[in-house]
Amino acid sequence: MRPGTSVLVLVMLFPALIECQTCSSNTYLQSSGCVNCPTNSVSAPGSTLVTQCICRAGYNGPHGGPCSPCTFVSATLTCGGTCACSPMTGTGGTITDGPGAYQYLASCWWKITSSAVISWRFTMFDTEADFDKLTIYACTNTLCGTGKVLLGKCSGTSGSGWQGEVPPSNSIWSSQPASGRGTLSLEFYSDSSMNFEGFEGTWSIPNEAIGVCSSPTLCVADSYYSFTGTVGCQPCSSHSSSAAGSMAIEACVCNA
Ligand SMILES: [Ca+2]
Repeated sequence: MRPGTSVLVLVMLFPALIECQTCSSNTYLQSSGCVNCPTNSVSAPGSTLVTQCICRAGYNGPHGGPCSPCTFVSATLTCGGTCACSPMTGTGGTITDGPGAYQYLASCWWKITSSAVISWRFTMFDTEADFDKLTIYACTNTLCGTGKVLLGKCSGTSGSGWQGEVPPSNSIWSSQPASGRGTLSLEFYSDSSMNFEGFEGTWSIPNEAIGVCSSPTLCVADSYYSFTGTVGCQPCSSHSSSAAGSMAIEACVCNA
């Protein structure tokens, strides 16, 4: 038998062995065989190129790696004083003096700190004009002691037309983090008579700051990453939903 004949026979008898070696998921085919995708990347079964390894949800980088963790910006809320409040870390929330009329001689403060711009929008405002005030500051540091810029002193009632120095209900107030972190500060004081409903508003940081990760595998909610057919984020079928970052169609679960 001439050299090479045995290989030829093998190819003829078992073509699948040689022509169709299929690598399992999260690996890809090289001349040496199936090798693992770079760290924190995944691939579909049958991948033959390192560029078919894509960063898994929560990681970001070129196809084929390297993949580094997504960075997510959040804000930290601290608060204190006579109003009920809950410190938190997140990307948005509601601040209010509390349910019902505010107390006499209320003295409350909230500070929201982030490296992103923080926006504040009133949803309700009702205080005794000129006597019970909410003051908003933007600061370039966490403590809001120095570098403090007065954005507005608000008092009055939105329902009967804004009075005093109350802003329009749709105005947006923003911190301006010059470098590093910025703080939006709210202070509320009332005097010893005439307590009204108070105030409520929402704060948030912008979406682009929340997820600066452009990982192709970070699919939005109600979609999943498809490795077959049209590769990429695909919507769940109607009447089903999934969590953001889902990596398989099985993550789409029928709605209740
Ligand atoms: Ca009052």
